[in-house]
Amino acid sequence: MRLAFITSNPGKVREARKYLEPLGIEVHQVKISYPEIQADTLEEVAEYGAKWIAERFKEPFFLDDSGLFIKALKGFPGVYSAYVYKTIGYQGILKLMSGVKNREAHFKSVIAYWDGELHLFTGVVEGFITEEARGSKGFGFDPIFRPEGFEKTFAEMTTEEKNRISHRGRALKAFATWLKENLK
Ligand code: ITT
Ligand code: NA
Repeated sequence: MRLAFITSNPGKVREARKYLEPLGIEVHQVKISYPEIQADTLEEVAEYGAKWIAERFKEPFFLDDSGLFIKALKGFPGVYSAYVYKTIGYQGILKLMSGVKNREAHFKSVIAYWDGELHLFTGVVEGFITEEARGSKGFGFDPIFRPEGFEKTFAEMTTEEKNRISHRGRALKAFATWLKENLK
């Protein structure tokens, strides 16, 4: 089967393809920019976006809303991650974190799949904000995030390695499991 992935982010598309194509799910990127409301949770952002797109795009599709939540910053940038990345970037986050001892953070992904109804799949990965940026693979905040139990940052991992443990990999796994059971 072929599924539309509504996103502007080629890094997300690369990860979704690596995960879903071996399962026989072809992913094609569709760029429709949709409103991202100010809300407290990624789930609310994803739900609003999916319903907005559903009024305009008449095939099944999915989207992914993600964020980096830093404990010492009370969850910032969280639902504002895209804006923060565009403005101060990961270097700005490293500055905000300079001298901060507690480096704990997590990434979360919410995948919203729309097939006439809304289905949400989430994934989380715990880890740490590094002292400096490392690696050139991946995208976004990957150079400054080291998952718990690993030495490498996400930007030092291949797509397959990152998918095995990442927030998005986990959300994709839940999504793929659901698709297998619900599509005949
Ligand atoms: P969409 O078009 O899919 O919305 P986006 O890049 O705006 O693409 P989000 O709204 O989900 O994505 O914003 C999340 C921000 O966090 C954005 O700046 C991403 O680059 C970053 N991000 C998301 N997933 C990430 C990951 O796996 N690794 C590193 N950074 C990530
Ligand atoms: Na977005």
